[in-house]
Formats: sequence, C-alpha cells, structure tokens
Amino acid sequence: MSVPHYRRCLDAAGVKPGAIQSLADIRRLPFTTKNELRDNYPYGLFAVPLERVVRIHASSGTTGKPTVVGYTKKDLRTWAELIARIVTMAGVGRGDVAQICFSYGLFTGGFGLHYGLERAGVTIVPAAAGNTERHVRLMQDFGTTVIVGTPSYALYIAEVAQRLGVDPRTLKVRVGLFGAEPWGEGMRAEIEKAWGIDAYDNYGLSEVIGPGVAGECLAKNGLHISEDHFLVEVIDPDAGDPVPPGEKGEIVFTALTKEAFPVIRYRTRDLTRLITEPCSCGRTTVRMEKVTGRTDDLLIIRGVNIFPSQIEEVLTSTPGLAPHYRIVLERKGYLDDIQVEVELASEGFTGRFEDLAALEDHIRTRLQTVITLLPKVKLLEFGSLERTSGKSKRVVDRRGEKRP
Ligand code: DLL
Repeated sequence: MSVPHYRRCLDAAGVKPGAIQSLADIRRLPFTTKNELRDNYPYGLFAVPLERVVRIHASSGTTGKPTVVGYTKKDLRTWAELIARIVTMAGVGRGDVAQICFSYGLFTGGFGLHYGLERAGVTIVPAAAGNTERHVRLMQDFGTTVIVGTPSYALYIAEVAQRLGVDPRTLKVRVGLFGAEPWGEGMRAEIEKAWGIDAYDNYGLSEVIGPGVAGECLAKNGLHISEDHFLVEVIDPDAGDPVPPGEKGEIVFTALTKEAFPVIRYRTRDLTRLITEPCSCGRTTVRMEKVTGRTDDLLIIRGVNIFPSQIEEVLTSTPGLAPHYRIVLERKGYLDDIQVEVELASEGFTGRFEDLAALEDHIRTRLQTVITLLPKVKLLEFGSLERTSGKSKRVVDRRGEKRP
C-alpha cells in the first residue's frame, strides 16, 4: 500500500494485508470521503511518483480546496476505453461527428469524452463550452450527428438555435450523450423533443475516474456500470451499512485497476439503486438507476425532506412550462420558506391574467401532493433565468443570509 493515508486508515481499522480474501471482506475497509481528498491536497493520495503521472484533473466543488486527481498513461488508456464503451452502448461510432460542448480543462468532461470518442473512431469537433451561437453554426456546417455536454447546456443551445432561426430538429444531430448533472425523465423528454434526438445519460465523477463509470444503452433503462474496473456498493448514507439489494442509497465505488489514484470505498454522496434484472440489450453488467439527487442536495424545510429532483419532475410534466426553474429558500422569522420559480414555455403566454393565476395554483397544488408543503410558485417570462454552459445550479439558499 503505497499511499500513507490509506496505510494509516487500514492500520486504524485493524485491517491487515491478507484480511481481504473475498469480495465481502471489502466491508472491513474504511470509507474514503471528499474531506480526506481535500486534506491530502494536492498529491497526497497519489499511489505512484509524480513523474509517472501524465495528467491532472480537479473538481472545483463549491467550497474549500478542489480535489485533485491524477492519471498514469495506463489510466488514460483505461479511461478512453471506458468512455468508448459508453459511446458504443449509445449507438455512436465511426461515421458519427460528435461536437463536444463540455469545457476542456481541469473538469474531466471535455478531455474525458474527447479521448473516449476518439478511441471509438468518432470524428470529433472539440468546440468546448461557451460561444453558443458558434455551436449552432458548427453543427450546421460540419454535419454534427452527436451532441455531447450537460443536459442543461443542450437545452440552451437549442434555444439559441431557435433564436437564430434554426430549428434544431432540422440539423443532422441524432444522438445526445449527456451527463455531469442530474436530469430526470421529464428533462430527457424536453431535450429529445427540442432536438429530435435520442438522449442518453452517462455518469461519473473525477474522484473515481471522471465520466465513463456508467452509461445508458439503447434501452435507456439504467446505466451499465463498468464492474470490471469499479467495485460498486450501495449503502445507507447515515448508518454506512449496505442496503438490501435493489434499494436506494448512496453509491460507493472502489477502483480496481487504477494506478495513480485508486480510491477505496469512495463515498460519492450520489443517491441511486442498483438494477440486477437482465437488460434487453444483452449486457450483463449491473446497472444503476439515473441519479436523482445527492445526500447533500437534500433540502430540509420545516422538517420536511425534499429533493430538487422531485420538484423538477412536477414542473417538467406540467404543460405550458419551460424546463428552466430555480428553488429559492428563505428564512421568514423562524420559518423556512420555499419558492419555486419557473419559466413559461417559449411559445409565450397568450391567455389572460386569470389563466396565469390558475396555472400557478395548479402547480402549487401538484407540488404539494409530492413535497407535502405548499410552496410559493412564481411564473417567469421565458428566458428570465440564467442559462449555463456547464452544470446548472438550481437551488438558491438564502436562509443563512443576514437581513439588512
Ligand atoms: O461531472 C464527470 C462527468 C463529466 C460525468 C461528464 C459525466 C459527463 P465531477 O465534476 O467530479 O465529475 O462531478 C461529479 O456530478 O458525483 C454527481 O453528483 C454528478 N453527476 C455526474 N454525472 C451525473 C449524471 C463529472 N449522469 C458529480 N447524473 C457526481 C446525475 C451526475 N449526476
């Protein structure tokens, strides 16, 4: 064990080499958390000398120091191979032209997808995030068939295309490979409709390898996990024990083949469940359900637990709304207040003021049946909320702010 941190943790847990004989013994190993990654900033958890590390990536996180990860040459080959699998599972390959709309940089999205698509023999347009009008022009000129990015950016590009007088459905784009943030089935339907494409989800995180941990096949019924590279567990986030098979919990990964940055039982904070029923595509790997939230996404409002994804499902299944929303939390006296702000669909609202009030009421009641609280609902004009080319931020928590 060449990483002093892991050696210390294993010693503290009383786990001696040789104690791990079977897969079940993995439960004797301590978990690794993001805090430990931060405490060992930047290179403390690397398992090989820096001279063997040929690439660094980092995830910014919202607070504190970024977490830094490293790759050897072999790790980069593995990574490209894993992403090539995901790409292939979604029916993408030679002859496709993929436009990468992720940012290239310390974030793993751009470079990760880039080398994996290349490995799969796809023609790549490395356009990167931003400069959205140019994305539309490139798609027209280069005959892009695959769009790769965050689901929220895909929606934004579609909007910009419309504004430029280009109907995205008339472009050659036929498949979307989306990931890096949660998106429910309602959001998938919106994107597929706006672009006239099939949209596939793929999942990953920097600490484990980046994108390429799991991806959807044509069945769109769970993401196949590359189990030959990652040992997967689902645990109860509070107790840390494994949940019964098929139940929802926090997904935990142990990297089996990585050289530079091998994590042991890494706690992702992502909530999902494993699907072991056979997949119609014939692949035999275990699948994970689409990630609907993170343990740290959970909003506790007046004692009620709410995940933003529950709100999203209601909004994206309500006709007349655009899939752009935010959730604003405020503290009024001792009470927390939740306001859901959502845009009206782009066709614009031609009805009367009473109709707007009725729509607000309708959304409020539908939300109440799901989240049990009666939230405030504010309808916004289409285009009023900020758009993003990266991961969207949908929750604005003002509860800690001081009032003037
Ligand atoms: O977002 C890696 C990635 C890039 C995945 C491109 C897919 C495509 P990080 O920046 O380290 O890495 O963020 C990882 O993003 O723990 C999840 O909470 C969330 N996430 C990633 N993919 C999905 C997804 C990349 N498909 C964190 N659905 C993870 C839901 C996702 N959440």
